[in-house]
Amino acid sequence: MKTAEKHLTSTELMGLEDQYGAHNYHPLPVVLSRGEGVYVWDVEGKRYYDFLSAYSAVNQGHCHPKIVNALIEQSRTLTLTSRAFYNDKLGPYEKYITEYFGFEKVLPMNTGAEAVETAIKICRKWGYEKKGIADDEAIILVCGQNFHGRTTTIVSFSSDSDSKDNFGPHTPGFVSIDYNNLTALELALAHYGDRLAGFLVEPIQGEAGVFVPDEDYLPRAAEMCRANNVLFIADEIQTGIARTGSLLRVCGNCSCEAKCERQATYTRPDILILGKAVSGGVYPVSAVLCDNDIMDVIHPGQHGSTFGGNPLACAVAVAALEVVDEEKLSQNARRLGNIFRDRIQKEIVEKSELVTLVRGRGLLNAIVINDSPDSKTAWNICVKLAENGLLAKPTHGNIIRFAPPLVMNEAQLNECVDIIRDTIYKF
Ligand code: IF1
Repeated sequence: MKTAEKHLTSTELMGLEDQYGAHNYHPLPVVLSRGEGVYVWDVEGKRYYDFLSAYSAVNQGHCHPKIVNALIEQSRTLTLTSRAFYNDKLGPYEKYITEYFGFEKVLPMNTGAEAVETAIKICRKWGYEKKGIADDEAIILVCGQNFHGRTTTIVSFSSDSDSKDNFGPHTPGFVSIDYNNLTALELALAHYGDRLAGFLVEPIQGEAGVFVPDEDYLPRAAEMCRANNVLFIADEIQTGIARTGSLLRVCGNCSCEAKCERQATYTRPDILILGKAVSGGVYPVSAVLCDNDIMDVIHPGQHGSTFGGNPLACAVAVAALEVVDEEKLSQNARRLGNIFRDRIQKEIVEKSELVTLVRGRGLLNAIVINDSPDSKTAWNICVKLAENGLLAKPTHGNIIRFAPPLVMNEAQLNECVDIIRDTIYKF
């Protein structure tokens, strides 16, 4: 009997992945078969709260009806034309997303890494053709402990040996500076000045362990870049789309009521990179946004992608972004995030030896486990959390990220904090 027809158990399904799939992940021993809103179910029917949200791709909740319906409708009509021709969904989508985020142009791509690569190419070309950097001399500043994806060029400037080792020779033209360190940025701007095309930064370093920089870091860094004619490039693939309690993390304290007027604290990047929840996790959609004076360095035939800007992606992304507005996900993430950190601080950090701190913004948070990064403690806590009906996964070693879908309500959040608290106490 073909395996696809028989109802397979979790163990059998994990065995198939082990035998036939590359071993490029080490998943928690949970096999999921259904998702709805804040919940996922495994093949044995056990229900979990999803506290990872596919790394902030399902901010709108699993299988959001409005987004799934947009996918179904469009998939019956036209899915892909390539950009050899126009299509009736791309222009309206481009107008919608550029006005939604306040930029003049968008270059549509599919995955986050492709969008980061696209931003790097635009930045370099701008450096040569607008700033006058000598050929092949352009440098882009990046931060230590960064995570921007897994292509060969992106891992070239990673500081994580697992991501980088034995994937050389590495792409030149990147200089790494300490994150959240304005002096390091100042020195690099002074030292490399005329060769610097851009500064690529995560507004909060997600994979590194949800590192939230000082409140003035991003605004001051953007000012210093502007003063040195260096493009400020914000990678909001994980922090964007309401995850951190505002539409974009660089929006600062904007709570979206006055989205179009932009709050004083808004640090407007020269290039904005989006991915993941742009589609609500229903379809790969990413985007690079900037104004005409930067985007106009790209001419026909100089960049592209078979699926970039396809009609299906456009229909799904419009629906996903409408959900963020209609369901006030930024406001919800901000409010529930405050409750989450407050309760974790009071009921766990201050009561238990096992957890040393909680940090984050909105519903992108993490706890630090009081054990070495090489220990299995964080992993074992996540295995226990799964037994207790909550899915989360450690980032680096002893840090556990907590990032539920932004559609969660207060009662569900409080139940999840109870699960986390009780699991930690019993551990
Ligand atoms: C995996 C990490 C998170 C990202 C930022 C670009 C990308 C990502 C800020 C690339 C992707 C994903 C990749 C995924 C796990 C997850 C992740 F653990 F890898 F680092 F979220 F922190 N910029 N992050 O976070 O986007 O090409 O994946 O669409 O590789 O396992 P992508």
